[in-house]
Amino acid sequence: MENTAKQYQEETISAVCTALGEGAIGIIRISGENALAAGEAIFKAASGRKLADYPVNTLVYGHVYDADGSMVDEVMAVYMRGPHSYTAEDVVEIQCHGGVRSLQKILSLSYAAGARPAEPGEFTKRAFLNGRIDLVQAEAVMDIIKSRSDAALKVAVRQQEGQLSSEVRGLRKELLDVIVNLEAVIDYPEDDIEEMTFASVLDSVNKTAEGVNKLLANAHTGKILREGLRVAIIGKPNVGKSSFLNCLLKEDRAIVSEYAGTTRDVIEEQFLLGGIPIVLADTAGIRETEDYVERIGVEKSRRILNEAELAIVVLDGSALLSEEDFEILELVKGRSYVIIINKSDLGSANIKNSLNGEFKNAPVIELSAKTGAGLDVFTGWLQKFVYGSDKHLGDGIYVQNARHENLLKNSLASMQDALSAAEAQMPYDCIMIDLRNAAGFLGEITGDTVRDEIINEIFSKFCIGK
Ligand SMILES: Nc1nc2c(ncn2[C@@H]2O[C@H](COP(=O)(O)OP(=O)(O)OP(=O)(O)O)[C@@H](O)[C@H]2O)c(=O)[nH]1
Ligand SMILES: [Mg+2]
Repeated sequence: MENTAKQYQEETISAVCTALGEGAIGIIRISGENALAAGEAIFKAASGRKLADYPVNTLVYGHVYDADGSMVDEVMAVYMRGPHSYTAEDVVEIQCHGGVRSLQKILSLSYAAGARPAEPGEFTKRAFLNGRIDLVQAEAVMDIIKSRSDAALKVAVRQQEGQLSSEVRGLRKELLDVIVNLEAVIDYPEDDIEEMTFASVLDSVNKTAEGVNKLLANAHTGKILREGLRVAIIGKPNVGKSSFLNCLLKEDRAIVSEYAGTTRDVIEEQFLLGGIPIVLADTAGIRETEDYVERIGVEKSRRILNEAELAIVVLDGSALLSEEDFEILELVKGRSYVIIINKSDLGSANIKNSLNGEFKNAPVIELSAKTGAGLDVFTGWLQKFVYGSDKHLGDGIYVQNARHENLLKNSLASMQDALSAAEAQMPYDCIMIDLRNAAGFLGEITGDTVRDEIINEIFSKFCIGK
């Protein structure tokens, strides 16, 4: 990793940081050892002074000229001296008019002045390699950009500030302390370091495992906030599935009719409900049918149900439960689901009491997709489903990145191996291997111990200019 870091310091990179398209302003960022020289080569301050003559971080008014001396654009430029910049290197940013031609012209002038095109995520990668931020914080930058809800943004910002990192570092330190103590016992058995008995190994590792478990407990919520909750609406024909979708969306998205078998294909919509991003699929009513196209639709409904993290089973509250309803309820056994008793405006056939077996205590919400009555109850239920007991995002740490979640799980498994080894009074060396693995997985989260390929893979998913 040392080699890479050195190479980074030597190369100056540039890219357009704002979205390419028409905008009020566009920004070109140049970073690296020659950033200032490249900036001075293409930017002329209206005052006639050099950028370097101004105090750092000052926005300077001027123009960009091309090689023939003709004016390209009227701009503002700023010089940020490393390490006090995004990359922790010398950075010059030029704010020009946000037109594609202007941005590309200035970008190519920066290349001519010695910069090379930045790779995706390379500015953030440099911030990481230069030690300004750790890997979790770097990944949080992308999460901030991609946040689909206020809650997801909040979680990402907390991560960017280092909340998750410091928790993970703390846990890793506890493991490293155990390792150091065990090493002392192995190296100097004659000193008979009493404190480091098996009991105390078990104790420390148990404590750390508990900490990891606590982080994992919120991972489900974190993932939903980041990627959206996949929800499938299922039920027999005509119970009001499409009406419920329209009611949630507050628009006439799906065709609704009194004919059973109206919806043939899956209709998928993404939106926020009670601040929670959901990916909702309305499906064809499930029933035995001779109709070829409808049968394909029914097959699709089953497939969508299998992929969903939450199933909404819609029942028609104005009629008695039928055999078909019970068959559909069978399909959600063992999954996360909620039962909607629809058409409450038509009066209730009191079908809630007909639900038996495991469905007796199932979550049931009565509502009317036609009038919207009861929709708030459903929204509240969904918030609790996602956040746990509370309806809002708590102050805790929410792991929302699959990479972090996997590493936490791996670390936990290694700790459990260490605990079993300790309980079986295996030699210290064996316990040590597991503990080192456990600590290594935690280090990979923050980037303290991580291979170059992984770093490259993470940053390759970033956008250019970030
Ligand atoms: N009174 C009343 N009628 C409703 C309600 N929800 C749906 N309906 C009516 O029930 C009929 C069927 O509604 P849809 O939303 O098309 O039902 P679906 O479950 O999507 O039906 P398929 O697509 O055929 O499986 C329509 O005539 C709706 O107007 C409700 O809450 N109250
Ligand atoms: Mg429908």
